[in-house]
Amino acid sequence: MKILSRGVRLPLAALSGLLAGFAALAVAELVSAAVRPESGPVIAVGGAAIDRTPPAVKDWAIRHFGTNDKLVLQLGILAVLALFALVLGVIALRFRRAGAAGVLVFGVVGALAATGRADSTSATDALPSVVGALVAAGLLYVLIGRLTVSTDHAAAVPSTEDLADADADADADSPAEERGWDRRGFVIAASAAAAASAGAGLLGRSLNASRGQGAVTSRGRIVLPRPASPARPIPAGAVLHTPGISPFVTPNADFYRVDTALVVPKVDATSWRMKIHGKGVGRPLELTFQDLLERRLIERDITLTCVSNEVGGPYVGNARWIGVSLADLLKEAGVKPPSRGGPADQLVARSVDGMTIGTPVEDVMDGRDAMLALGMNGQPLPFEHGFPVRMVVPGLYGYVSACKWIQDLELTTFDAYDSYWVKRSWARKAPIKTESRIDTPKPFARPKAGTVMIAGVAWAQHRGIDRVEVRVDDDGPWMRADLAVEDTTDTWRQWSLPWKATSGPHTLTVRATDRTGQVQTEQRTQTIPDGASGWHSVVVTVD
Ligand SMILES: Nc1nc2c(c(=O)[nH]1)N[C@H]1C(S)=C(S)[C@@H](COP(=O)(O)O)O[C@H]1N2
Ligand SMILES: [Mo]
Repeated sequence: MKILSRGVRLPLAALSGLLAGFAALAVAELVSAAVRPESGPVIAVGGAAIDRTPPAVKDWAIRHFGTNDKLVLQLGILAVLALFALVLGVIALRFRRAGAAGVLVFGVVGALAATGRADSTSATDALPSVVGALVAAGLLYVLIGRLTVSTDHAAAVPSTEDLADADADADADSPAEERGWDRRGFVIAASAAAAASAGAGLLGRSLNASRGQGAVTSRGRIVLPRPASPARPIPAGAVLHTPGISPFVTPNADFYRVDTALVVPKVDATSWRMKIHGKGVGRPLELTFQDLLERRLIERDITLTCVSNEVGGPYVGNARWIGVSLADLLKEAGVKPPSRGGPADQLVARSVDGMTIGTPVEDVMDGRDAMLALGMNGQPLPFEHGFPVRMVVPGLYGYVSACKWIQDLELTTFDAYDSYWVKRSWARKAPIKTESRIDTPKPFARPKAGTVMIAGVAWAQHRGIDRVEVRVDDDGPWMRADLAVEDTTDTWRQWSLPWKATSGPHTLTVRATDRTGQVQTEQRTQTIPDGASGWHSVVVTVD
């Protein structure tokens, strides 16, 4: 037997807490592979946090962490869990049962988060958290038990090693509590738990990863047919090659991504189905992916923009989409737009991950190229961008038009239903605002005096860009930039302006005018509730 000083017992208790926490997550990962990958506690709590984040905080997170916002969130959750695990371990040293019971509280939190998300359809989603917490509570109880073996009991079966150690350790700061610890028992239990957890966690991980294999295979087999209505070839002169400018077509790998999914949904195209139903739908439709492939396909260049895009921000991209006309599908289902007496003014798209996105029926049916997209820049949709099918509607911010991983379309009214972001204080309707961005020079660049190319993009989807002007310093005149040739009114336009740069600091400002004659407003507004406005400026110092 060994008398263990408080100074050693506390860290070992904390370590026990950590091991219990690790075991909880590992077991939960394994159980989630049997239930649903998204039902694991970190994903579930992260999802619940996303759903409950105030818009201002969400916006702040997107702004500061960009597409890494989800990674930061998950690391944050892990850090908080680790902290609580340490504390529970220490508590368990004094109050063994209470410490173990504390672990169960986390199981309950995880279970509530997992079953409370919109994509949860079954109470079994609680299992990963519950089973993980039970195992962890038991483990903590056992480990703490090894640290607090009563002297009598430990003395009954002393190992020779323990006996030898006892004297050496009975030093000045030995504790008042005459309790021993079962060192061998602790080391064995702790290492066994660590090894078993690592094994369970890795197995769970690989099972979860292989779950999406069917979806990956189905995507690999897709051959997109030639569209019956191809996109007009991009006109010569629509693409500028000024160094530093955003490419006219955004490659899929560089396309911005904004969504609430901590795990990218992996939907198997061969089992994908989508219903069109609801108010005023005379002939409800149910479509398979194959049905869509066999329909008349259209191909269009459309620039997507996120409502969370700050003035000058990166959440805008232009792609060539292939899909099925949504207006055609709605007509086939017997839907009439409100202007022709239809009873439904809102089209609510639901995704497999529980997102809801509400789009005005009038916009979808007014002749613009609203589509159910299957392809992006010649490829089946990437998983991150909504495979197998997403919506794209020219002229509307993504949160009111661009549902990814879509699985249901319901016709209803704006009075009857608020979609996900609308419930979180964003506007019901949100056409994209006329905006322009300076891509080059970059903020705080130090170009050499002489001719400097100022260049960027401007967008006013479905209205079209008519003019872009640049101003050097607040008192300078507005100068017309050279506009690239227009592809379509639904795409952004690149622009450039050679500037005779003189040394010193300068502020470059851009503004666009759309085809309706509306000049991009100088009025700065936040992204909430319906998109940021204002002029984009870049400060440079010319050497
Ligand atoms: N299922 C789902 N679809 C979604 C979202 C989401 O969170 N979940 N976000 C929307 C938002 S806010 C935007 S701006 C676009 C972004 O599409 P992208 O990630 O392909 O660029 O997707 C929209 N579709
Ligand atoms: Mo968005």
